[in-house]
Formats: sequence, C-alpha cells, structure tokens
Amino acid sequence: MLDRLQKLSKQFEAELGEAASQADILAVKAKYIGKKGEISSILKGMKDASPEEKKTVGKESNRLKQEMHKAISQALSEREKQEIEEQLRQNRQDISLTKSLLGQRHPAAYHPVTIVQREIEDIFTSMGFTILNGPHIEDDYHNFEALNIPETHPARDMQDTFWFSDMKHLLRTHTSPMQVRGMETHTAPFKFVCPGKVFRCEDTDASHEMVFHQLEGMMVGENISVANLIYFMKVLLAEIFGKEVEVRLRPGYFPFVEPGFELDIKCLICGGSGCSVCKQTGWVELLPCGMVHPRVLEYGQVDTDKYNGFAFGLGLDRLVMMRYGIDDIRYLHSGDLRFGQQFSEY
Ligand code: FA5
Repeated sequence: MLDRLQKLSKQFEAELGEAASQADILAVKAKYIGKKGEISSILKGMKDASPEEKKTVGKESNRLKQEMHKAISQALSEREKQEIEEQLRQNRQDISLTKSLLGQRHPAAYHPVTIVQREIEDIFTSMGFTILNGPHIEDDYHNFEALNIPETHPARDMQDTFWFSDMKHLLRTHTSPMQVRGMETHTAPFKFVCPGKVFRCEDTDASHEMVFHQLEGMMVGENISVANLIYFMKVLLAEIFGKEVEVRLRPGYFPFVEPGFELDIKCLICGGSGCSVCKQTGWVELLPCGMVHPRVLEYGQVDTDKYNGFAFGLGLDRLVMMRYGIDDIRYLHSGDLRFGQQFSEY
C-alpha cells in the first residue's frame, strides 16, 4: 500500500505539472483527493488490513492528502496570477508619447467662433455696452413667459425645445432670456450684449446645428428708435467684415419685439447665386431684431412711459461662416484640429 501511495504521489506531481488551466487543476484535485478520488479509494480498501498497516497507511495517506491540497492551492493561485497578467498584457495601452510626437509641434488655435465673439465684444464695449453671461439651463419664465410667449402661444412651436423631465426647465433655445435676466439686474437706461450657446432639437444641415451660438443685444433708454438699431447693426457688420456687405431688412415676427425684423446677409459662400448654406435663396438669415415689446419691458420693471429699446439676436456661427467662407456649419463643431489651425495661433 505504501508503494502505491508513493506511485500516486509521483503521478499526481506529473499531472499537476501538466495542468494548463484552472479546470485542469481542479480535475487533478478531484481525481486524487476528491470524495471518490484515489486516496479515498485506498483508505476504503483498508477495511481488511491489520491495525498496524491501517495506522501506517492511514498516516501516510493523510500526509499525502495534505501535501496535495497545498500543491493544488499553490497551482491555483499561480494560475490566477498568470491569468491576470495575461489580461493586463492584452489590455495594455501605451500612454507614453513617442519621441517623434514629442518633437512635433502642434500649434494651438482659438476657435473661429471665439475669435469673432471676442471681436464683437470689443466692438460693443467700445460703444459703452456691458457683457453679460447667463445659464444654459433656463426656466420656462425666462425662456418664454417673460418674453411674451405664454404657454398657449403658437410661437412656442418655433422653438424645438430640449425639456428636462420636470417640464419646467429646459436648455435655452435662444439667448433672449438674457434680456429678462439683464433687466432684473440693471436699471434703465442700459445696454448690454450676451454671447453664448443655445440648444435646439432640430435636424442638422449645412446651416443648422443642434448646439450653436447666438449673441443677444439689448439697449434701453429714452427715445430709442429703429434708426438707432440699424446704426448699431451697420457698425457691427462693417467692423466684422471690414468691407461693405449686402444686407436686406424685412419684417419678421418675434413675440418679444414690435416691430420685428429679419436682417439677412447676401450669401458670401456663393455670392448670392444659391448654395446649400443659403438654401439656394442667395440670402442667409443672420440678425433678427426689433423694438422691445412693451410687455417685455413691463416684465423687467422698466418704466415704459419713459423708456423703450431695441434687441437683436445674432446667429454667431453663421456670421463666422460668412466671414471665413465656411460652407458647412458642422465643421465648426467637428473638433478636427486641422480645421481649427486654419484660423489663428496663440
Ligand atoms: C431667435 O432666436 C430670437 N431670439 C432672435 C431675436 C432676438 C429676435 C432679439 C428679435 C430680438 P431665430 O430663431 O431666428 O431667433 O434665431 C436667431 C438666429 O440664430 C438666426 O437668424 C440664425 O442666424 C441663427 N440660427 C437659428 N437656428 C439655427 C441653427 N439651428 N443653427 C445655427 N444657427 C441658427
């Protein structure tokens, strides 16, 4: 019996050495020290052995069993370690920079929207306007109600709105809520501009994005007229383009202005002959504007017997497209470094 145990021990070592996977190791374990394994069957076969033999073989079997247990758990933990290492090797990512990349210079550049926005801010601050910034997440009151767009007003359909689940908050659909916020923090007379991102749930094309930029402007004072409005719009365009650009003014409807206008620019991508940016019309809607509706001024606690004003909502991305001859608005948000680097360097 002791010989048999010795043989078993050698056999066990050889088979465990060859076990490649966890499953192989567990199979060896079952074969030798499992309930129906080799050691158990030796012990069972000792029924008729002498007490002396039972004692020696029993002792040796137990010792061997313990040794096997130890060897099995060692093999299992080694195997586990190997598997983890293998996984790490497979998921390895090289986060070091190669020498060639380190040597290569990537000139940084301001985004064209930033460049034009800053120029416009300079133009307006030089004319006494202040610059305001406001939240992207708005409430119904500032985005609609205080702009004379009550819940039942058909003009709400013009704004494809991203609502939050509480149906009280939304991603602002235009920068016009800043008219309301500006009136909350300023006392007439005042004039300010507010650039920023706006969000609309609509299909994209060469001149439409879901996230784009507007620049709101508002001037409130005594005896403000449409002539004042047109003057500021002309200054803005002359400064930005550095040349005469052809524009047209036509009536436009916005519940928060009366009268309201659409100021379009002759498409500078196709020169007016028609393209995907101007939708073959030769004109691009750029700068809606108008005289602030008295009800909006009243929401802002402005004394309408004394003051009136104008407001405008410039489509900043479209202005950038016209200025640089960019024929698709989607380039502006592509994140492609080659696109950005064409505009400026630090
Ligand atoms: C408005 O958003 C009004 N709040 C503007 C306004 C302000 C009117 C103050 C009167 C007084 P509108 O939806 O037309 O209006 O958008 C203004 C400008 O944003 C457009 O003329 C256009 O240049 C630009 N624009 C509109 N939708 C998109 C879009 N999906 N992608 C890129 N630019 C857009």
